[in-house]
Amino acid sequence: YLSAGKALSIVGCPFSGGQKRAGVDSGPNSLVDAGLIQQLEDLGWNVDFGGHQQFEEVNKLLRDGDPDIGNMKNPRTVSEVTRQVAETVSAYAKKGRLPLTLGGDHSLALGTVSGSLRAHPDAALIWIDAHADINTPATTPSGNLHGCPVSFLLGLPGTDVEPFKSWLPASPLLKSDSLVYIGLRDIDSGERKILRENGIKAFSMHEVDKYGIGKVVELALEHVNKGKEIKRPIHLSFDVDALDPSVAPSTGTPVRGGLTFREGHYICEALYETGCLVAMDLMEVNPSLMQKRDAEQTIAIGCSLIRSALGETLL
Ligand code: B3U
Ligand code: MN
Ligand code: MN
Repeated sequence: YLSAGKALSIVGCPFSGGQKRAGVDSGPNSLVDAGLIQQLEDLGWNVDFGGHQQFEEVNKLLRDGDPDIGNMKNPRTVSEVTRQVAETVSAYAKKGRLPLTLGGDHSLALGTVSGSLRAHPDAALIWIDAHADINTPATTPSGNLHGCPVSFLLGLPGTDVEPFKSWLPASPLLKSDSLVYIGLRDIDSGERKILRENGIKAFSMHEVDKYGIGKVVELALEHVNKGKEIKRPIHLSFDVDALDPSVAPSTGTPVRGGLTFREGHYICEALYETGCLVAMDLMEVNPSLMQKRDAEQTIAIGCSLIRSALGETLL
């Protein structure tokens, strides 16, 4: 899927408008400052990074105000940012480069996954998260759009709303059997209903405990490949809050009982091993939360998850 060998483009997305806590917009810069680019070059990747995304529209909207639409908070801002991110990601992916998106909050994945699917229409989505992020504008209890990107990608009832409607395709981008979750442990009742009614495959922490991470990843890959050869392109969207807060403390909505350091890294290693990874997101690193030491730990783990997905630990 990736032409020209190991080529990747970093899409730094300093954006926090999909949720309430400031600071997640400094995630991308912190990851780059920690030496991520050099680390990836040391793994043999040709890394292209021309600076972080500039969200001009955001400043304008924030100045003029971005009133709620229904339950949705900052709807115009999130829509404009994700529209732009989709353009950027699809342009890199179409050139055969692997877009590595650094968040920023997880609403950005509406853009990254849309972009991936334009270049790789058959791609499957593997979503690693404590949360399902599948609320619709009707079910969201918080109005925070980082809790909603998956519902838009699936085109669920209630997502056919402005401003997103103006740029998202009318037919669903992703089918519900092309998505798998790992790490879930904080799901809203509306989300539970959506997961059940759409038969969406989800490996919660309960399944991780029961089967072990090795089996869970194997089942996840089998699911999206319908039991056949593992060959579909994969978009990996990794929310750092999937990890236990003792491992990755600096994130906006920590939930205890999460993935261990090794479980998180195992997922990334196993996806690299498939040779099918076409895009990765590393989201919700918020260095302004907790102590400086916690932030440094979370940033370091963000970098090492990325390295694992890009081949570091394969002998
Ligand atoms: N499901 C809740 C909480 C939440 C979702 N994603 C995060 N938190 N990070 C919501 O607001 O939709
Ligand atoms: Mn998330
Ligand atoms: Mn989450």
